[in-house]
Amino acid sequence: MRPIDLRSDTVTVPTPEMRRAMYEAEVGDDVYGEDPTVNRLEELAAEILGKEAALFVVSGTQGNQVAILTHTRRGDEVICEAEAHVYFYEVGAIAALAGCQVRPIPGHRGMPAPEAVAAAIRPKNVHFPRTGLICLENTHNRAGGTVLPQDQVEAVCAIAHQHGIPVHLDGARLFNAAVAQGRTARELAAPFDSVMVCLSKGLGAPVGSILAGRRDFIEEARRMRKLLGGGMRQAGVLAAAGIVALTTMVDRLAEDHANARRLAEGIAQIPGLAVDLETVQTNMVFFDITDPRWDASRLVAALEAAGVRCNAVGPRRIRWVTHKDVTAADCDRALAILQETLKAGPTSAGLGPVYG
Ligand code: TLP
Repeated sequence: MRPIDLRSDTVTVPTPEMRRAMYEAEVGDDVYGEDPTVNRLEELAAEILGKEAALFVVSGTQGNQVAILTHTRRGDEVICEAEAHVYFYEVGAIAALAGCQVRPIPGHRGMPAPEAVAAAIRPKNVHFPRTGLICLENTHNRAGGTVLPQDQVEAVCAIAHQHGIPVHLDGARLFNAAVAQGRTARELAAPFDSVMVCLSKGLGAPVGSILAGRRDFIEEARRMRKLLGGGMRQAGVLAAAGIVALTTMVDRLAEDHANARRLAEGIAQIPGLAVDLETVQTNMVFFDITDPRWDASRLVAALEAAGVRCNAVGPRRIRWVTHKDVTAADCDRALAILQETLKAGPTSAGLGPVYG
């Protein structure tokens, strides 16, 4: 039987419609601005996100880091939530590439309090770095795929703008946040100077993300993408799938959210596990192991052997992510396997991968 892959929504494979669009894509050299399919994707994405212009980038990481490079100068400080992806999972790129330091602010379900952000903004002083950028993440991955309260997002952006500081949104899963609230991605992105969204997660495209913002910002971001080796030539074969992702794959994210809820409610019934149902707002379920016989890496290894793939995100914490290639029946099977595995107790000494 094929394993049920709950490691991430990044494991989704392209739909038949995407593959057809890729096969038929009209292409050109995008570094010369001559790939009509890339140009179409960038125009469509800018329109959907309510920004003047957009740039097709290789990955979410590249989109975030191109944004950070474009907004900041060396020696600047970047304020972000303490477990933000840009800080936690991007290989130290803020320091290594942009030459900036991070000011992490602990948040509630991924949202740093506007007052805490205000307090962290550096006053003008010869000793201090300049606060060059504030980053928020919606949905917030390590907080559980949680949706940021838009009134607080607006408050943070207003404070930043009063100080002349730009705000970047890591919206890798912004469409999940939008669908969960019955709002548009455009509304959620409106207060930000720049926004990155991923095409290759829940939306199912094989490769790529979008960075959007003002036209002059995107012009400079295009140079920074080139600096990072992200000028992609006949990228229309990839952009074609991105167009299908943006036009056909957003509304169905509601199914992934329903499946995550189904998983979470099942996990809540299993002795030896604990899940905070209030954090299950989109397509992720984070749960803790309270059964003292197990730790996360051992349970991940045992589940892998039983046909369920997932990641440990802490010593006793596991993440399950739903996506288009996981059905409601798969969820029920994953729950049954989890319950049986836990009950049987650890047998193997093999350790699974740890991811956080
Ligand atoms: N997240 C991946 C891993 O890197 C952890 C995952 O499996 O969830 N922002 C956020 C909020 C993300 O969750 C991710 C990917 C990225 C940016 C980076 O996107 P890619 O993987 O395309 O570089």
